[in-house]
Amino acid sequence: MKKISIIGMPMDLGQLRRGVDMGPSAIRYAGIENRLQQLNHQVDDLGDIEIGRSTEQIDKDTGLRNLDLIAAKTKILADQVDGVVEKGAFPLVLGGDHSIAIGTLAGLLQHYHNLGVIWYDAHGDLNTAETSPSGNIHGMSLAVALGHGHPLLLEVGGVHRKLKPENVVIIGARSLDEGERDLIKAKGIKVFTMHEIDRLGMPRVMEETISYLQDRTDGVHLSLDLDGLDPSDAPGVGTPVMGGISYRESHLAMEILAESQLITSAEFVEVNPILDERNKTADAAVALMGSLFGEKLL
Ligand code: Z70
Ligand code: MN
Ligand code: MN
Ligand code: MN
Repeated sequence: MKKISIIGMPMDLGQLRRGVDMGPSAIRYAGIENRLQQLNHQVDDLGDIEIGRSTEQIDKDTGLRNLDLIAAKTKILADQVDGVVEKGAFPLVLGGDHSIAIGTLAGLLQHYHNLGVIWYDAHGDLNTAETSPSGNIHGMSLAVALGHGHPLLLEVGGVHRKLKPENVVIIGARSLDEGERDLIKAKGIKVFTMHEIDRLGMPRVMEETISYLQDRTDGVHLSLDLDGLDPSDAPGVGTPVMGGISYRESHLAMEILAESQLITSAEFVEVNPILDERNKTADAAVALMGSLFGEKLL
């Protein structure tokens, strides 16, 4: 039995497709609370962090979109995640676009000295203002956690401890910008691209991920971007990329993680019900959360 605290983060400011702010509602509608209760977990839904509305603001020095608001709102998330960890519960954050990870990770880094991160995503989210092709902050959140990015984002949560590059594993990458490739190489970040997933198979990818992280970390966060999955299985995402991880492989990945008992926090991001087909992507997210929290057929 785990104590799980659900935090909704309905923020769509990190990219250009509206609708991802409805992700937490879609995931709740797909039955997350009941699904976890069926597994005998104690679930506490803390509701949504209030985001509000504003017109897009582009930082004139850097071209970053909605910088001030994202910094302010992710700080609130960081504090909430901090509070959940403090009381010994498992933070389960529902996005929102992937810029929310700036807040989640800032909160976690206040507690874990050697936080591990599994970044399950088609993308690296390793851009900075200098390398970003878009100015979209959802493509920068992992870089920020590693200590690369705009000072306003680096200061979120007031944390000075940053994620260590050797504690990160990216799974599912198939769309990386040039600056992201450079950062991966410079920092030696471990990446299982689609090439490795196809070559090794998901069981071996997960076994290698687990053995890589388990000795060097004191907690492991799963940051799962639904666009890591193939668009045929998860069509409701803002940036679909063909040739992704299947629903079945993803289930297996979650089941292997559940067995490892390695994961201490998680977030599921980029569910956009406006772009979805009958809540298929939110249903997939909830099914994966079921497996992550121990669901088995027999
Ligand atoms: C691109 C950028 C991205 C998520 C798309 C895309 C980034 N590399 N991240 N979808 N979650 O604009 O930086
Ligand atoms: Mn604390
Ligand atoms: Mn992402
Ligand atoms: Mn992505």
